[in-house]
Amino acid sequence: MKLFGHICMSLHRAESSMRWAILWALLGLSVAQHDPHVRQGRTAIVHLFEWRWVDIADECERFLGPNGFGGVQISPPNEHIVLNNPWRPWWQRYQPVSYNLCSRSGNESELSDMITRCNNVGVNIYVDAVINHMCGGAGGEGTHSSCGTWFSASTKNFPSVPYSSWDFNDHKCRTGSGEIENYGDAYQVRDCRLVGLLDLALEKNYVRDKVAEFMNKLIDLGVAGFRVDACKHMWPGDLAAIYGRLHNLSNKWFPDGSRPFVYQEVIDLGGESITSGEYSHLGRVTEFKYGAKLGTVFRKWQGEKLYYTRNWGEGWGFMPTGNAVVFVDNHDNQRGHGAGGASIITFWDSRLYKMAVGYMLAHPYGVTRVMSSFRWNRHIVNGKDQNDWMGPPSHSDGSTKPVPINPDQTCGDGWVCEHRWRQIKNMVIFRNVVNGQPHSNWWDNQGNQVAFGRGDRGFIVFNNDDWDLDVTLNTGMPSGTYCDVISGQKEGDRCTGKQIHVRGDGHADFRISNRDGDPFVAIHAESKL
Ligand code: QV4
Ligand code: CA
Repeated sequence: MKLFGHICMSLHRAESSMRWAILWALLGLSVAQHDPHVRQGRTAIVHLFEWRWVDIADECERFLGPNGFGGVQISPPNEHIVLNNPWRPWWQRYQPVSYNLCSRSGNESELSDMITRCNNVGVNIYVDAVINHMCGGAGGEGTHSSCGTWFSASTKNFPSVPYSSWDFNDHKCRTGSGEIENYGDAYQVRDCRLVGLLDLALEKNYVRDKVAEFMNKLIDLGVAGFRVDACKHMWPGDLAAIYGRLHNLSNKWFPDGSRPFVYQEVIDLGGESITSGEYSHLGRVTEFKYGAKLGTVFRKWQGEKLYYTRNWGEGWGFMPTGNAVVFVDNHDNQRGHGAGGASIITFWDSRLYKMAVGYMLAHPYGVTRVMSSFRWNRHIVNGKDQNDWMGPPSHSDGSTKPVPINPDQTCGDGWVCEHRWRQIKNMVIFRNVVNGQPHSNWWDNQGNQVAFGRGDRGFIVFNNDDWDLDVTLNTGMPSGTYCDVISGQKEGDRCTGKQIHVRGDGHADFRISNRDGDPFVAIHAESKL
């Protein structure tokens, strides 16, 4: 361990990830995993942002299991600060005060029960792990925490871990404010405070052990992996040391020797000193270029046209597909936090959103994550949402409301439940049905009408032009009558929406009015009558 520690330290400041990749190859250590360990041919992850554990458990059993979702990304499960100004913002959960498993979403037994119930119906749990920092430096001291634990931000004292001021980076940071001031300087991006958040000294074995202890407790409860928050702000060598400390997944639900799935939040739109490539040998990385570009294409901004996406994926400068986790929007950029800008499409633009999410789920690139949001009282002044801080639907005491399910299968009380929208739910199933099939049979009109297949298992057609689409296309699929899973779905022996008749030569006629509520059509092997 001494040699290992020394190697880590000396490479700690390594600029290029190449040395790391060689080191790991030499040491033959696989510290982390690019495999989400999804079960039974499932593929997509849904982020049930701010949901309570009891509601997630119910949703796994009543909806996510039966509809083939691969897993759920849950909000940070550990104890966090509780803030009054602004009042109970969603982002208080990104300010840890301990690793006690109690938060706005529930307590440890509710968490454990949810993980078990979701695993038992084939739905994995991925934890949003906030390990770069604790709460903001101005977080005060007292018991204003989700489980009443005392802490002091001003003296950097978190007795419940415990962490003391020795466990933070302030002595390393060389900026005047102690905060990150210049994203061109990799040293301050990693060793200074991100928006004032107390930055943990992750080169210390003591801190690495405490972080790993927190993550291993979750692994032993049955989680399948982690979305690691703010990875840009941690040295790859430190992350490697932490991931190397992680247990294998519980063999109650996963094969022996399964390594935790790791997907690392690194916002890299280019132009900064730090790149996502520095992390991709440790696990997957969030590809933020994906949603930013897809939004620009579907909004037809900057002269983008849908037919340019013929080489979508690495052809657009994205990272290799085996390293990527992709999404149309996330909890930050759907409300102007983080990166992606105005091009990001969200549930607020529902017609475009369904097309963009449909495109993402139909295309083979990356591991896909579907956002599931809550509605808030958006109030945009000079392009900035004054209410971007608003937390989930809550009672007057600040506790999060349950998720009511309406008779029409939508959610009530301000929960948007995009993952339950027929078009999105059916495209999650589409992705499962075509899993492993190549991108094939591309067609376009040199404008914003395109179509492509997935081998002989699926085919999708988009009309994002301002005129009708009326064309005969080679679907590559066996002859038969298929239900369009966008305008409806197959129910018993009938289609509730459009029917597509594929002829013996695999060709079919497609007519999509640009005035359609959802101007796209999708068919797959399991929507065939
Ligand atoms: C403010 C000032 C500071 C000052 C501080 C004093 O900005 O200069 O020092 O007060 O305490 C909230 C407030 C922020 C406040 C901070 C307290 O918004 O104004 O600082 O708390 O220190 C979320 C929110 C942030 C929020 C944070 C902590 O987005 O607004 O900050 O939680 O509550 C970069 C990163 C990327 C990051 C992205 C948002 O590279 O990793 O910014 N994304 C992840 C999460 C994101 C989360 C964090 C990281 C931090 O996805 O949700 O930030 O955990 O691109
Ligand atoms: Ca840091």
